[in-house]
Amino acid sequence: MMYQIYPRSFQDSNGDGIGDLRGIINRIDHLSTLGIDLLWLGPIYESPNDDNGYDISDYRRIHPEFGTMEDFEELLSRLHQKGIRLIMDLVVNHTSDEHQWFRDARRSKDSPYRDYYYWTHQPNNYVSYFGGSAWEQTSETGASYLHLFSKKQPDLNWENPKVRFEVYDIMKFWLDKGIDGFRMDVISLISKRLPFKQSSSTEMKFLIEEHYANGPRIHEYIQEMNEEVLRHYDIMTVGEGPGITKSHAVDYVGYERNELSMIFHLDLMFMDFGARGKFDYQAFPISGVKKCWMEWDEAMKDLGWNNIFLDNHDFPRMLSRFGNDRHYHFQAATLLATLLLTFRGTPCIYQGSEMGMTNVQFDSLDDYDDIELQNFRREHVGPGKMPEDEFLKIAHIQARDNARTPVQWSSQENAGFTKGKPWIKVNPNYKEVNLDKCQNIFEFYRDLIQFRKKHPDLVYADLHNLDTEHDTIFYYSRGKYSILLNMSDEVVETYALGLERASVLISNYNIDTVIGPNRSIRPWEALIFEKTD
Ligand code: TEU
Ligand code: CA
Repeated sequence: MMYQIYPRSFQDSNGDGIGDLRGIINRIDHLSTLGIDLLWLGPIYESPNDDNGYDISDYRRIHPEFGTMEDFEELLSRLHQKGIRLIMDLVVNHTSDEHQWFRDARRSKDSPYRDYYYWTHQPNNYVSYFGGSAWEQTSETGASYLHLFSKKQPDLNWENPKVRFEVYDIMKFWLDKGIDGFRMDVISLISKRLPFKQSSSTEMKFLIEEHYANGPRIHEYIQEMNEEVLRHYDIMTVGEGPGITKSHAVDYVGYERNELSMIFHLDLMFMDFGARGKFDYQAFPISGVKKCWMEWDEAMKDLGWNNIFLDNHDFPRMLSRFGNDRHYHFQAATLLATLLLTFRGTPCIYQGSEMGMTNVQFDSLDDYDDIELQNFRREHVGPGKMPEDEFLKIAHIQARDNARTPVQWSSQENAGFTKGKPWIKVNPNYKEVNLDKCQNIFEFYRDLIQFRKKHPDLVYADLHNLDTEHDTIFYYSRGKYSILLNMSDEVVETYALGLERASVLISNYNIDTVIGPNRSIRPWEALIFEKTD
């Protein structure tokens, strides 16, 4: 299974308040004890950090904040010694505007790098993920360039074969160092619908699905990438797929497609986004999780493979968003662990989940770092617009910073993350929520990961949904194992299991060892049992 590190917030080693590679090296035993097979390391390349590393200005240099190339090579070899593979973040839908390609391209229409990007004198009505127009005018030539994300993240023009082969060279540079693959940032967006036309709606979900994602040459590009690079290495790839719907998914991961090993879709993550995006928050019922996941498993079945996750550095922490981080902290944390580690697909655990980390509730909007939030604030919050205290409440629910506060290792100062001033405030609950105090959650993850390794049905067997009706009960089988989860604060009385007896193999209440045909299911109870009838 996979574990994601957001390097800025994982572990600082030199007291500058920023997580770094040496800090990860110092925590390798933690990762090894947890039992992870594969580490997804977020961007560590040169970047002005407009979008915290997802705006890359030099793809072949390690950002000095994170350390040196030697540190990276030491990390890679130590992970390999522990049998842990490493994949890196490939961010090639866009570069930073400080990348030398763009610095040259913007100067003049005659720049050899001009058509590495998209330029126009008639911007259409595309909207950026981070607010405002997706076009930015430049003073040098008066033309505007496309940026689906921040102004400092100009989109690369994949129509240009020079761009594609520059990317393939970058990939080979890292693969030849021995990395084990890539997580591909917004890979579903790299093929644009040309010529750019007006959209009939500027609602984000519509723009993503109808204009930005799954463009006409997307599979040609990924198959060429596979032909030129991927198939020559023993690696795995996982594509981040905004806008990839169930009907498109198999085109990216079908076994005979020669494209990607797996994708992760964002259907569940975007479930509570309103017309104006995530800060136009529309609460959704927990039954939405079950519906979304079961439909995706049905769609993929034996045609392709999914990456299973419930949070990452872009979304609120799963324990707060889908669990109950106040009254059932341990049970909800371990139930979500059970869902991640028994559902069909490769699970990805986000840093801090193994010690029950939760969302943060900063007192001031100034405590939030994320460009996505601060851009929305500048555009929509203040006198005559949304009141600050109303937006602060939404930030508590939806801000990406919820997942970016420093990992809480102990109840020492700054939760053991740094001896300096952290780049973003530590969650004030670190005295109660940290690895030392929540060893029971860590041990549940460790034991369940071991259990999963010893029981291949939990990795390879089909998934059969055993309860299609109940809103909050997940009840499914994977080969000879049944998994029963109650994603609610309510006791579900005399739940008809439909079988005579079963021996409980894993439980997060550690009470029953055998269960019978009818039993009440406790709030946030997670059970794995083997059918005995
Ligand atoms: O995220 C792109 C994406 O589809 C969303 O997660 C988006 O970032 C936003 O949170 C939805 O409101 C990837 C990276 O994971 C993200 O950190 C970057 O900001 C983005 O691409 C641009 O590189
Ligand atoms: Ca540091």
